[in-house]
Amino acid sequence: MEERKLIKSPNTERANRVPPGQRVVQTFPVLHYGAVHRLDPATWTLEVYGLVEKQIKLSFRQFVELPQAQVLCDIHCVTGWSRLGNLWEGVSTGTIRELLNMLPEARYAIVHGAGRFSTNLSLSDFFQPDVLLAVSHDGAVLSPEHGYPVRLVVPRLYFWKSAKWVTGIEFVKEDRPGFWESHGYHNRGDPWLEERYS
Ligand SMILES: Nc1nc2c(c(=O)[nH]1)N[C@H]1C(S)=C(S)[C@@H](COP(=O)(O)O)O[C@H]1N2
Ligand SMILES: [Mo]
Repeated sequence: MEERKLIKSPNTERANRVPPGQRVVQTFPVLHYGAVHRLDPATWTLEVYGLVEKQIKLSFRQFVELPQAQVLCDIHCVTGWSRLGNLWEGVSTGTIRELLNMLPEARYAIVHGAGRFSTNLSLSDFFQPDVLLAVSHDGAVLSPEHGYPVRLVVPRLYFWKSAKWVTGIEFVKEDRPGFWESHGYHNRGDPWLEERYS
């Protein structure tokens, strides 16, 4: 079998893994605005564009041929539930960066999902070593409800930053609030600081 790097998100090493105001659940709730998107990997593409020397477009086949990594992390939804010890597999955002020449003006990543969803991250949050474009969760391919075929996982921020049904990554100079960030959620969303709403 191919070797996969396991990255342990640093928050999983805390003595107390549950941030203030959160409660642990054993289930895996489904949460998003609007309908479940049912994307076909045969036609799915990931476009990376904006402040890059040359934009790229990957098919699903090209995407899964990139080096794969595993991330172990806890997830914290702003509505109050936390799910500990999630194992994700996919492609690190750092691997995507190696395919690009980003322009020096780039400061933020806007991650786009099907149905005009987006979320904004500083480059430093986006390129943390535990940030993954995931294709599986706890050993099973993502279900459509959880973002099949590819979702973002940003372990250190509230789970709304973890866009499902990802189709694009745009690098920009000026920050631009995404969907939840422009509907009252905090611009950054650190659960340990309870950055819930703005
Ligand atoms: N495309 C898209 N991704 C999204 C959302 C959304 O509305 N659309 N909601 C976010 C929110 S608020 C949460 S809590 C998580 C929930 O992911 P899950 O359904 O896999 O638990 O997805 C995030 N990603
Ligand atoms: Mo959420």
